[in-house]
Amino acid sequence: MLSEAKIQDLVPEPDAAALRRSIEYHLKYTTGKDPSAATLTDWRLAVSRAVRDLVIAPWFETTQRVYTEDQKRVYYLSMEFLIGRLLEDAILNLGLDDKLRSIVGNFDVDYAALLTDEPDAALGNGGLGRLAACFMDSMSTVGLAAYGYGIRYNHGLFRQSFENGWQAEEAEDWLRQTHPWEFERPEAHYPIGFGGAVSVDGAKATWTPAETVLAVGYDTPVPGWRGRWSNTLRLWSAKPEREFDLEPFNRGDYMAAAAPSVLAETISRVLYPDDTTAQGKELRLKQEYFFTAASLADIVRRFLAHHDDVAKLPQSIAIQLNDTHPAIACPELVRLLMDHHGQPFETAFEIARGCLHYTNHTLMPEALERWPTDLMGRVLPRHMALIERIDDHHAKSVKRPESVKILDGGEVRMGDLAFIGARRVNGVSALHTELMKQTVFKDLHELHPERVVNQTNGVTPRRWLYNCNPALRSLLNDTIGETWVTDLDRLEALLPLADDTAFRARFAAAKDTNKRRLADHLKHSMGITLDPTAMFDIQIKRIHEYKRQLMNILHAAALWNAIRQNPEKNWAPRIKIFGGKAAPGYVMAKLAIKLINDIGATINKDPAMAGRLQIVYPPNYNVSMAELLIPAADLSEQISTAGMEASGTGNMKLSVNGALTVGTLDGANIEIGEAVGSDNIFIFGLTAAEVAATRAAGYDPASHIAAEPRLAEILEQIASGAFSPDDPGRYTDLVTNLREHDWFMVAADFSSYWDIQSKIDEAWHDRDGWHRSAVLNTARMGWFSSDRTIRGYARDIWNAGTAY
Ligand code: Z16
Repeated sequence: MLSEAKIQDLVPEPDAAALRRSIEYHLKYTTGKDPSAATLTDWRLAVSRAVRDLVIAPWFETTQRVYTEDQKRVYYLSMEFLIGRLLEDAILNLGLDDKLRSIVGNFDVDYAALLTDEPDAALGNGGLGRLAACFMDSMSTVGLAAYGYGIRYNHGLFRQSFENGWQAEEAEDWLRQTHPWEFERPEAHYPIGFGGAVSVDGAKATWTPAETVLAVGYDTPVPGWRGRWSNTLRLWSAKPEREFDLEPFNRGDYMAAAAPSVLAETISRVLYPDDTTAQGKELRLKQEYFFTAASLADIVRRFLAHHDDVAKLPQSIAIQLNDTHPAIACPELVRLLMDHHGQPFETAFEIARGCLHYTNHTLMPEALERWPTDLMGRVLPRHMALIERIDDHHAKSVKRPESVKILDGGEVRMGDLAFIGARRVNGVSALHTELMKQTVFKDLHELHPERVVNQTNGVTPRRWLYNCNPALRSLLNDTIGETWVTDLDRLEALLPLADDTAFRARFAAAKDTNKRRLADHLKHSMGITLDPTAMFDIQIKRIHEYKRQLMNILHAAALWNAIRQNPEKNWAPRIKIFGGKAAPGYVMAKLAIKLINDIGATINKDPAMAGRLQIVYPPNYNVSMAELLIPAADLSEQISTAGMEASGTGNMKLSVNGALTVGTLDGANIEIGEAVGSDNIFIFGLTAAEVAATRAAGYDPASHIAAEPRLAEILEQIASGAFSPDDPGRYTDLVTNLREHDWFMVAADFSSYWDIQSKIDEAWHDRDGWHRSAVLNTARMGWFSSDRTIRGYARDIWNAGTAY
């Protein structure tokens, strides 16, 4: 076994000459290009290979060490990994930034352009997928033996553009170019069956699938900080079982011989673009089973390579299910244990439950997956039978079986299956976990009170502070050293400096640098001009009614009216920046985008708004854009209807980068408020309990609108087509919905939102006070590192060790 010091030695700090030679080598021998003919992408691939080479040794070393020490392995199963670009992350992790900048410059290649040439790996929709990516980073940094398992989608999340202010979607195509970070593992392949029939012979069941596709693994090393530990992300791609069929070929039917299996071609083709809504499509169920079954086959194979008793699985492994998407893992593992390893049902179920843990990410009913039993029975007949058995078995073991059935109204409720099949079930913020116990899982929680635990989300400080915010990174390093990168609580050393005028000025200067960087970018990409001295008021997240982008744009319109009425008032100059995609089938969300763009166009062309109010909505918000926007934010909009945002993670990224939050008492906003202090956050609106009570009492938006003339006026303007003269009726339904239903309580919270925004204007004019609060936000956000979250899972859920 190699010592830790030895592992670090294996990441040679290559001298510049060796790095340069390695890049030249890869350009020539891996990419097959001469420097004189090389494109920017060729150079980028060569640099990526040279950097990748440096993480191979620690990667092998980690694998070896975990194996020889027989460490408990953690498997993170996630339908989504929203990774973003990898090259710059790897370079900064290994501390090679300065060296590479100069080497690449000497080749006469633009270093910044080379880094941004990489397409984002967008294998996720939003928070859930990005959380998985942050967890991968943290699991390597804290030295936990972990594997991520997911799907290698050929097409990630669609590209968004605006046509006339409407969202248009285009297929994303990240694999058109060589993806230099992965290794194909043709030897790690598993046949995955679908459909067919089950024959039963006594206690023994045999499933004969009608169709089989191959799952082929692609591995990406995930180096932790300074490359001292490196785990693996294994993504599965579907391939036909036979590329070519000789039988029809011999008959002379050449087309049929080459016809690939339709299922194999489609299963890993595209990411479902829905965030927090379950689509209920057959292909989606097949995707879920495909990656879950391949991962479990791989996990059991690895276990049996050096153990012989499957009953000991729970001591050796822990599996985390990221939402219910891989919840089929429970019957699948039971199936493997029964049908392949001869265990009786009850033993198999207890072993499986000993390994499985489930994270819930939402309480919204439309997001909870349910599959019709006939669909489940047709696609996965053996699993359908096992689900019934699990349901009966569980029902027999409890007092009030009728309230906790997995099978309900001809559907399989995947949340209940995941809960019943798991050792631990966790929520992602303190409030969310409480609400889980009181609502969706009330009955199950009462039956199994030890099962539900909380693990408040976190974000990786490497990507979301060190890498995306070089200006603040240097200031922090100069002031408190670099230990904060792996121990984010060290940011507390900044606390006394919040009152230090010189430090505050430097902190403000870093923010200014980031705002100018963003302004430059938007100048180039959109041709618009932003005044970097204005307040950058930012809302970036998926477009969803519960997130209430609508309330934000209504506030902008009300502000427009108010400024026109009283232009000489001391308004804080504001630039409201929006970013986010709507699910392509989500009509209301797409209409909200159009409304933001319509109101934006009206405001932006009004000369009276110059220097006072501007609306900016750059299209195609993604991880890379987040890396530009977050460090430039002054104000972070976290304004969901209380009780609906499970946690939020953008809220954490913005606050740790020194943005002040305007937010409701929802998700992790509550814990952020407790951390940064009530003087350094702007909280408004109904609480989750008040939302529930208001709803129970029969909510009437009309009375709130009548009591708030600002809101009444803008709704009147919108309804009469003031922002849509080309189609005055465009927003009739939207306004009617707000006036008569308003499920997300925009009207109930509007006055409170307006008032807090006025306070924010006042606070903005006190520049010292604002910067002091900004420093305190950064200083007190250390707890929201995903390193802390992962240590929490390792300790409370996985019972697994960490090397660092
Ligand atoms: C998702 O991104 C989330 C929940 C969900 O059910 C499905 C998807 Cl794709 C989000 C939550 O909305 C958000 O509050 C939370 O911070 C995030 O998951 C990570 O837990």
